[in-house]
Amino acid sequence: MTDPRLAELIRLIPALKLSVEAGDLEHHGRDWTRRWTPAPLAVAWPASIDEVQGVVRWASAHGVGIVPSGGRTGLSGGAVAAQGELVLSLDRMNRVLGFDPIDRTLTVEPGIALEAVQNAAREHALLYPVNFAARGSCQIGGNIATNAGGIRVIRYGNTRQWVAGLKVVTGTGELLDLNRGLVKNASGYDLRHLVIGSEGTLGIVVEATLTLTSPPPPSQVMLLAVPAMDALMKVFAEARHRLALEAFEFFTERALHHVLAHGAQRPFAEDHPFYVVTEFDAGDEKAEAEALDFFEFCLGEGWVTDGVIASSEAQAASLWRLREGITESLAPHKPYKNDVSVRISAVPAFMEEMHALLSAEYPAFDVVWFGHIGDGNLHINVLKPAELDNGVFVEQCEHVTSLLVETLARHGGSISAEHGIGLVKKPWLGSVRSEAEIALMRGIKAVWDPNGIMNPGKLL
Ligand code: 2HG
Ligand code: ZN
Repeated sequence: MTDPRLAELIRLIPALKLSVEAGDLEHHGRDWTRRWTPAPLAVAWPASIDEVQGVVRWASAHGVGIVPSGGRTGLSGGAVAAQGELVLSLDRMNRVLGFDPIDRTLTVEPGIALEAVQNAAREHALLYPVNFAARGSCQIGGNIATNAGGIRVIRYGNTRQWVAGLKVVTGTGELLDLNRGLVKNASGYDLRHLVIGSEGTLGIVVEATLTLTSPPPPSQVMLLAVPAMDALMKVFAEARHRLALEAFEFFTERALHHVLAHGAQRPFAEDHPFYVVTEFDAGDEKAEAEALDFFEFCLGEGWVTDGVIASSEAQAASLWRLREGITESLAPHKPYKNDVSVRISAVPAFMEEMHALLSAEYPAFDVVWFGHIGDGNLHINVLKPAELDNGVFVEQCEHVTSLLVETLARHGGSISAEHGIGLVKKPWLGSVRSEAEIALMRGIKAVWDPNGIMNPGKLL
């Protein structure tokens, strides 16, 4: 450790695990975005709240930026360290600290994987309902910092809804114990909710108390082939009316093409323009008959042209893989990602307009649409044509984002639905938040983090 600042950090916290090895810097200096070259000062792995506080106080004194680091599965550059920051990895703080059967809460350290939280809840015959494809790698601290959404939001809401208590270390190193697991607490500003979704810019989540719920009744998974864009939301409205929905997701023929090329199993003999994966409660014969009625009704209306209901867990998993495998199947093509939302009612008009704009301006681009259409949340991935220079590609994609921003503005939508702003969407924050709002956000940040060390350059 030749850097005198790091030498002092070791002197202050002798037990702190710290590395400046090239491999660690490279690995921990970025998330799933690949646009920035990692260049952190060092990586630290504190093992306790005390150590986190010590690192933050040291960073604050030296003006060293801190990038809090969880599973780094984010897609907006929120966990990139490319400016000599210290990466503060929560990997070693990954324990379940307690379960309370009366409160039905699980208290965990931030570095625990989402899937481990889900499993811990299941051990008590309960459910932690937030769920998405990165569950095995992402960490709960990152889920909270980004208010992660995913595939069950339609029934259970975002991460925010499941956080009953938070311990947070602010940019000055102070430890806050927010809401303490209370169900009701009408004592002024709910600072817990300010931290949730703040992308590590206010403080570091060092402990979370999560609310659990009863597991749902047995469910069924159905895959539908949909012939046209305007039929998608008709199918959704009908499904929501007739079924107890747990998930309603869509993807296009282009998305299917990529997951099939990546090893998934072809669901239908023919290709179709759109697909819907939906999951709903189906605990008894009556519910199953209703599901069949729903399918036949949609078929009769011409809104769907084919369908399959999973008859085993393995088949349900393979239908879900068609949707959940999309991100991974696109990764080798260096996609430029957009994660947008509009009100559910505005989805059809927004999709039509955006599709028309993209086909007119960039007919050669492979544009892959998929996502949580039942929440009004669409993922639009633009893939780099092999022959196109990367710099030119990014420029053109930023123009695509500008087109998106204009279209979203007409519909009152958001440039980030669930992936956050990070570095990737920062230039467009002003398109979805007013000047007055951004000024308030800056003011809040200045109070929590007066030296500007918490995830500098992200979001604001
Ligand atoms: C999903 O819904 C994730 O699968 C990733 O939010 C979306 O890769 C994407 O664009
Ligand atoms: Zn998503």
